[in-house]
Amino acid sequence: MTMLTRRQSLMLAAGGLAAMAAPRGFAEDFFEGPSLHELAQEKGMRFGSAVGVGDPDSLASSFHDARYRELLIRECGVLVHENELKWYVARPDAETFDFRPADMVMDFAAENGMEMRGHTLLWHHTDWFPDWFANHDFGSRPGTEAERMLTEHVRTLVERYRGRIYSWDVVNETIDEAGRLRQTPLSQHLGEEVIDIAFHVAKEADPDAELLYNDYMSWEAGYERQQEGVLRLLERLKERGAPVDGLGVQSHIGSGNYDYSTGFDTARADGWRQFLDAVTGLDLSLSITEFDVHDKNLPADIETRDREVAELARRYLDLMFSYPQTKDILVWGMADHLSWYQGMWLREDGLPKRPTPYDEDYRPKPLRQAIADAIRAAEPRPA
Ligand code: 9MR
Repeated sequence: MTMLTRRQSLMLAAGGLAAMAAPRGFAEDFFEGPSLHELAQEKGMRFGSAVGVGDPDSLASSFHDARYRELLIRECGVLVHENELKWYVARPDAETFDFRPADMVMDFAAENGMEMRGHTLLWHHTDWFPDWFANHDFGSRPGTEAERMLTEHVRTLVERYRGRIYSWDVVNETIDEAGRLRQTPLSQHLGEEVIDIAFHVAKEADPDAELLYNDYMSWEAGYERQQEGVLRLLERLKERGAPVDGLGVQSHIGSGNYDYSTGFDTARADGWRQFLDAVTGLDLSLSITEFDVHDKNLPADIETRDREVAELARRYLDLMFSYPQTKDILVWGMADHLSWYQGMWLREDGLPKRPTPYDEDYRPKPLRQAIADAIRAAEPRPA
């Protein structure tokens, strides 16, 4: 029997659906040639994207946009929840869990043969816990209650999705830009052990899942101490026997600190390599978990902007893919209008930003080409 590629089956399905007054663009070709995921697969890698459901009952949510869904199906082999598994969504209060939005993404992925990553079991940062958390009564034995609550949370999520989420961002962003462990009510009662507990409970709940520490330290100016802090934390975790498999390198590149005129210069690239060498030297894998390119400081002209974004992406990805330990690349949004950057650090000219591979009409941009070229240029990953 001839095996159809996923794209071929989709074309067939889309043809069938077109006869039933399909929404505009449903059978549209978004790109020429193989999909990003097909290119990645050839190298033993994965390509995917974050997906947000927003208000699950609102039809205005991009998640219900047929063209967007089609684009995800065509390009991605893996999805990750943008917000749906965070405590402030999944934990309406101390006793309950709400998995409805998260399950919508899980179902969509399963129906379309995509894998799932899990983000995140513990965003160890006070800003990103639900409001009730700050006033939670930890009682007379606060350490015991903190451990109980964290264990229950991690176990419930990992067990629920066991065998369906192959990789978790167990802990997200716990090292601040000064290189210190962020403090929350959990660390107040448990100290740094809060991190170890999250990893151990996750491992127990799904021994086969890949467990990552995920953070935004980057090679750009201003992140040197955060890099150092992350490295030290990973060393301590390994020393204490915490089951951490790898580092999630978020890769929100081109930040406000980045100077496009001096570029990803040799000194910066060398510094970044030293960091990655030290991380991989601990026998940890690398994953690009939240890739996008900030164009806040680039000129208004779209052609110039898109070109600079694509060039920076290519240099960065070539470096990252030169590590055979880098197998996954997930973008933080497939189309510009869905990017988190639209509402943050606005451009001085007020123009919408262009940080993702597709524009607001789902047309591929030079950034999509840069990702494809970087994957094509990468050596096949060891099995
Ligand atoms: O893209 C996410 C945005 O919709 C949320 O409002 C925000 C706060 O939950 O989180 C954004 O995603 C972040 C991710 O979870 C962790 N790394 C940084 C991402 C961008 O802020």
